[in-house]
Amino acid sequence: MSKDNLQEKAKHILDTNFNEDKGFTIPCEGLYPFQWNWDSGFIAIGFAHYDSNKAKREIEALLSAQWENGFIPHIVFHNDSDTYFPGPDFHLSKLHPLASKSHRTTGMTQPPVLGFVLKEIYDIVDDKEDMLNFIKQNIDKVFFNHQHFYNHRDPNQEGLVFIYHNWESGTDNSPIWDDIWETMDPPNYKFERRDTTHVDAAQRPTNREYDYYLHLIEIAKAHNYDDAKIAELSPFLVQDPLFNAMLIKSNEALIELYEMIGDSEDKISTLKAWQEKAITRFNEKLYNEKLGGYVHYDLRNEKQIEHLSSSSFAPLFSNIPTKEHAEVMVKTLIKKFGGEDRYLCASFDPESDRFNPKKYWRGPIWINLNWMLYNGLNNYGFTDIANRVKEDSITLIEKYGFYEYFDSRKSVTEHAGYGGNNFSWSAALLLDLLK
Ligand code: 2M8
Repeated sequence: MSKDNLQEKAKHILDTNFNEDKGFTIPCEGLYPFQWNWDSGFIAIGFAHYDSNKAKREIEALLSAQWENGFIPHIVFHNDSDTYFPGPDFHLSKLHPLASKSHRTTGMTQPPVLGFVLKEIYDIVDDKEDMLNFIKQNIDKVFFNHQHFYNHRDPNQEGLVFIYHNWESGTDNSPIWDDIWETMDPPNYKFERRDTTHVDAAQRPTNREYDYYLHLIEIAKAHNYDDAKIAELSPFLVQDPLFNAMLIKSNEALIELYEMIGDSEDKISTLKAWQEKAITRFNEKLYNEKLGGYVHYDLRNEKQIEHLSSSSFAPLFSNIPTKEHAEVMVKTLIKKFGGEDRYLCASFDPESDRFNPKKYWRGPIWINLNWMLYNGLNNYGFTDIANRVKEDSITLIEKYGFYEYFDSRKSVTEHAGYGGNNFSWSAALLLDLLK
């Protein structure tokens, strides 16, 4: 497919998935029929390339469901749909006294991309004045959201925030969590999966995995989604390098934007203080010398979770590693993830016996992680390998279509685009890669 055709197809997908009435974009028809937090951020970047009004509406729709304490939820149920489980009646966000009064949402969040998304879309659009006005109207809401993280999700006040659910990580059934599941013994819940009616069950989490996911929510609900109680009681309490890298990148972008807006010295100095503390602690606590990359930290059991995944390289995007560590990370990336027989970048260590090339976040390639990796490698001047990540992403979409995830093995002869098709962030970020 020519570059023009790919771009037209990508725009068509985004426009089709956009809900004109409510002003937001579904990640994928049937499989994900609501507004998802970090999806929306990536989607807005795609829209910024050809329809800045939709980019703005996307962000406004997400922010319209911000809680009164600054929290921005992971799903906003603007509409009814019975094609997804668990829906609003399961999540019951109203249990939290400060939950949005206007929208039903979940009681968990997702990687905080909004800050850097505002900066990206400002850089993309032609009408800078118009976009800066939009940013002025919304930036404090994002700042408030970061403040909520540092006040409520960082019990040690060390600059790193926790997630209490694998769905907050965005990398849902990553093998990273397997050891945590071993510490839990939830009941066998009765529920009706909907995802496996849209996608081959072999490419999705197991029912037993859903028991863990639901159980974590039941614990949070039993305490009205109170962060302090969750920090005390949740068996899943993790400092995730991807999640924290997104927060740090968003802090950095907010500083740049507030400098452009002017008259924001207090907020800038608060952001700078968060940044300094966060980056220092991130490097002390999440870097793993033996593996040559960043890992997750299990805050409940006080230990690093020693596995490499695509999240291990996300800190490059946020300028967190030293130059020396960045060089080691690139060697790790090439050696473990980047053999000649593979497209970059598998979502989990292909050398691990937990690697599964077809199953959701247990191995396949995701375009959003590739987009970060591409930009991160460029940040540090590793342009050759950055271009390889970009070319591999384009090749996979050209070959298989705008799928949700892809097989990293070049040897695969059957169709190797998996999960949902016409997937919004694959389309949006392709537009950005082709710019
Ligand atoms: C996937 O997660 C949802 C739950 O949030 C699910 O499987 O039901 C993940 O890939 C997540 O990162 C993504 O935001 C969401 C929608 O694309 O789907």
